[in-house]
Amino acid sequence: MTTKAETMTDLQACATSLINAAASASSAPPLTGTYPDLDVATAYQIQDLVVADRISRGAVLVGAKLGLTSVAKQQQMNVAEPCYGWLTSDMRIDAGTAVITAAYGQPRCEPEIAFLLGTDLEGANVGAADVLAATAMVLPAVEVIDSRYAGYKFTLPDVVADNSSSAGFVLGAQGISPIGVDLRLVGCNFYKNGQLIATATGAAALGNPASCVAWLVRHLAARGQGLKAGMVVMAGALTEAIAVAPGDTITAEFDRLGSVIVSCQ
Ligand code: OOG
Ligand code: MG
Repeated sequence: MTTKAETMTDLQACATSLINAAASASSAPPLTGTYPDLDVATAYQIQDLVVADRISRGAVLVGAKLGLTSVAKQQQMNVAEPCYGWLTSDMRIDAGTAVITAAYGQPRCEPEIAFLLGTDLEGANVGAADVLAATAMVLPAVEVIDSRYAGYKFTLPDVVADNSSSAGFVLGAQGISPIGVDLRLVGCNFYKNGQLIATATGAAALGNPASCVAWLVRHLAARGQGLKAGMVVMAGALTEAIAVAPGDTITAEFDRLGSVIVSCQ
């Protein structure tokens, strides 16, 4: 038996296993259990199939997300490299709307800084300054992640194929222009049910949240892709993620950007 997912049939079978797990709020076996030599490039091809399935069901591509951009997250997940995934309209949770935890298998919340792009952004040499120039607004955000692997036990290719655990995202009601704001210094207090879980600043995400978006754009360029005006990009959790259940309230409080409060049902 092959140790790599090689044929289109293999890739589609991997994607289908993750799609079915997401649809039934259950789990799938890690792909690297079946294909120990699955590489990251192939995992992104599987991710494309997973995202295409959401779009075939009527969802629209609305943005992208970085994962594992902070030391806190890399240590929590035991994966030492960043990854990315795509956000679709069916993942958007309006501020003030409850997160329905039963829709997910093992939901966790995490505090992030989000970018709303004012212009298209693509290219192999894009840096943090280019990202800021293309950004209309930065917003406080909470991501609801949900791994399709039991216990969040995965390697980098596994999590990449799983659209980097994308499941839901909540943006603050208002954003601000990034002009004159040093995002590295934006403080974040993260609470569950009023208890302080962790604190961080923007610098926790690859030194600067804008550098995370630049990392994404350079990686997309290598695949002939880019980001479009109007897209939202989540720069990655600044702290560890926390498990949520019905009745929990999550608060991500940011200096300058404001707060996002998420009630779970
Ligand atoms: C992978 C997704 C990580 C982040 O912000 O670091 C992520 C996971 O932890 O399941 O979204
Ligand atoms: Mg995240």
